[in-house]
Amino acid sequence: MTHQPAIPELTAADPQIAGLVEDEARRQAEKIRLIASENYVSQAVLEATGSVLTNKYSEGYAGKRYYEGQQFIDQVEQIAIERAKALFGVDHANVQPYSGSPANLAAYLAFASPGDTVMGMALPDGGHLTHGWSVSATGKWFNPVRYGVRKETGRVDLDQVRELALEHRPKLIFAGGTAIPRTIDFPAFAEIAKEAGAVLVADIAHIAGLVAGGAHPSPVGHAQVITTTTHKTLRGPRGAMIMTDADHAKAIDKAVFPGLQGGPHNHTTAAIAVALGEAAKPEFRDYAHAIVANAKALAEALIERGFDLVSGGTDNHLLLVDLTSKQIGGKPAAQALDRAGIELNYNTVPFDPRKPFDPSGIRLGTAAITTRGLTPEHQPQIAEWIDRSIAAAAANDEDAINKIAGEVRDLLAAYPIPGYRA
Ligand code: DSN
Repeated sequence: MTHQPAIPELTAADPQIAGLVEDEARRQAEKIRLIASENYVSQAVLEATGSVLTNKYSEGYAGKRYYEGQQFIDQVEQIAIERAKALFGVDHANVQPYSGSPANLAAYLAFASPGDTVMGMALPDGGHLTHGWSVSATGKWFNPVRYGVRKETGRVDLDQVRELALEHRPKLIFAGGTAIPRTIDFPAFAEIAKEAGAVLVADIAHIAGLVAGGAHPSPVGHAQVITTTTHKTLRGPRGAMIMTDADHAKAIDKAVFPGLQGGPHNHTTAAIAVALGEAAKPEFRDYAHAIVANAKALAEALIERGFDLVSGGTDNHLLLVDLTSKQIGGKPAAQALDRAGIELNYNTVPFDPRKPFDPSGIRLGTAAITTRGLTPEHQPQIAEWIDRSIAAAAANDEDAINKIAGEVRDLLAAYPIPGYRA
């Protein structure tokens, strides 16, 4: 058995599932994992996630629950809240949202009504489905107005944000997204939201760990509401939080429960508390800055190899590469890279002429490889493997792809991950 913590009971009770868990642990160890929204959590976070806290229902909030037996759960949730407040410097934190999409929905429920105008970044420009994209409930039940990036720079067009906000007067403005390689200007968004009379929601899901570690400016003091997942750069379990100023706290709590959710996932809350404890340590600041250093080094190495990066580079953990000049779509490139041991996702790029299921780009992030201990010195090698894999895919050369997968495994053998022992 190689999964850590070991899973002997699962192996005995359900060898089929246990085998798949073991396979996934090994897969995570043998791949260069560049999916920008993923990471490796610590053993401590894994243990909290797999604890008996999963057995307990706790609808309500600490001291005001609808079920008995909350002597310890209340303490767990309160610790998570206090750690979130201290780490991010916010007045209020709700740690119950099941994940990022429900967290964003809570902002709608708290501050808008169906049919109201809301504003967010267009999905192909880097926004999230729940920022009002048409196929999402948020795009169907509200009247979405979308801003984007400038074609010349690949950066958010704040003039457009202001014009649209003043013209349409949205109830909510979302700042943030899933494919934004540059610093988000929260003060500028705040000024626009104030002028338009909107609540500013900073969705920091991707950059929460960078904000916590001082490697990206904080939205605190600019956005009244801050939503985030807990499992990306923040390196916690799959979950989410909403942080607010004092004036918006009550409405958010009411929207999360009873507005949208039933009982919180207490095992996740405990793991969030553990991750927040880890993020408060000085070494997490080093980690956050190392993520950015790795991303910048990878960007530079890819540019040297003729790759076209949206916005020309990165300020954070994320790179968006337009493969048009390499004459391969994002999807076949991502599939070939996966076979070569380099895991990432195909992604639309701004003004993409191709369809979202077969777009022009790939998205890369450095949170997971930084957790693993890879450094800027490794990035030219990773860029070389990416370049070779894409050329091999274009030439249908599976032998070359297999060779790269072997080289990747050889490098990674020296960089163990939490969750797996070889
Ligand atoms: N799926 C997440 C991401 O990959 O960015 C966002 O929801």
